[in-house]
Amino acid sequence: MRTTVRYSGEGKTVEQPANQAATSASTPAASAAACASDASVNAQEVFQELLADLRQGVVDGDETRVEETARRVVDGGFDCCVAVRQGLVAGMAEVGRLFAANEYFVPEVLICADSLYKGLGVLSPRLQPASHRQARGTVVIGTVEGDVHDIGKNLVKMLLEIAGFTVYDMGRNVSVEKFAEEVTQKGCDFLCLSALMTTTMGGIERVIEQVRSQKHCVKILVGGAPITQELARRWGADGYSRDAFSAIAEFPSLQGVLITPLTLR
Ligand code: B12
Repeated sequence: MRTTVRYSGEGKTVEQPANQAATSASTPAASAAACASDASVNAQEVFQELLADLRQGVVDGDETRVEETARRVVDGGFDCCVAVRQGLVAGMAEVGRLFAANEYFVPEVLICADSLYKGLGVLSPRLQPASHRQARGTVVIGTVEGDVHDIGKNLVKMLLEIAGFTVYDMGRNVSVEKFAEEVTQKGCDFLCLSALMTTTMGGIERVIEQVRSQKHCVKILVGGAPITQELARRWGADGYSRDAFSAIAEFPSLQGVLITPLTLR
């Protein structure tokens, strides 16, 4: 039920919703502040709905819905970083749950992944680093041998590029020898290794052994769903991150020379 109350300010009589009057002082300035705060609550609600739409769009594998919703996120001036994390990636996590529960199979999962990429296509150009774009170093990245999962690796790659790194993507199912060769050839500063299966994650350890035996001073960062901080330490990696976004936060401490912090807005 909508009730209104009357109040007087600067000689005018204005109608105001009762809920605003209850929370604010009876001046035009206070009223304006209350309206602004209502607008921000409303914007938050809209954003939450868009996030839910992104998640559901990915789960439904609905490219059109994801793309359109992503555009609304951009047009509305909402935080694209949050939209990727709490919309697209959260949707993919739900897809993972459905896959594990045998409700989704490989074809469905691939369709969902396509819709995630559609959303990324719209949102990623808006993910600007907070600091000035500058050459920060070179990275070789790939998913280890026997493993075709590359969605997470691609997210890490995308965020690193946005943050100003030059990234050489070796793709997926990459052998120990190919990684070692590429590190030598590119003389890169960082090597990022991804594995999504318990059956393939040992490949990360083997790549680290091989690269270390060649005395490269490359910093190695590892990740992927089955990897833990403890495994990363045991294998001799320099860094580990649970997700692509915290990987970006991990880089300054790895590099030790970054002047401006690597945060994305
Ligand atoms: C998508 C998917 C697929 C797709 C892959 C498409 C593609 N191009 O990647 C397809 C359908 C092809 C597939 C195939 C298979 N899959 Co699959 N798949 C998945 C699923 C549902 C989602 C993975 C994903 O993309 N998540 C979304 C991304 C954003 O998250 P992410 O990959 O974890 O990445 C984040 C972090 O881990 C981190 N990260 C990742 N890499 C890196 C690297 C670095 C350096 C850093 C810092 C961080 C980092 O940052 C990322 C972003 O935040 C998972 C379930 C799950 N819950 O993970 C199963 C899953 C990984 N698959 C599984 C299996 C078993 C298979 C198959 C064997 C199934 C089959 N019977 O054929 C095959 C394997 C094929 C092969 N040889 O690799 C199992 C693995 C079980 C295990 N042993 O560990 C899982 C866990 C499903 C399950 N519960 O059974 N799969």
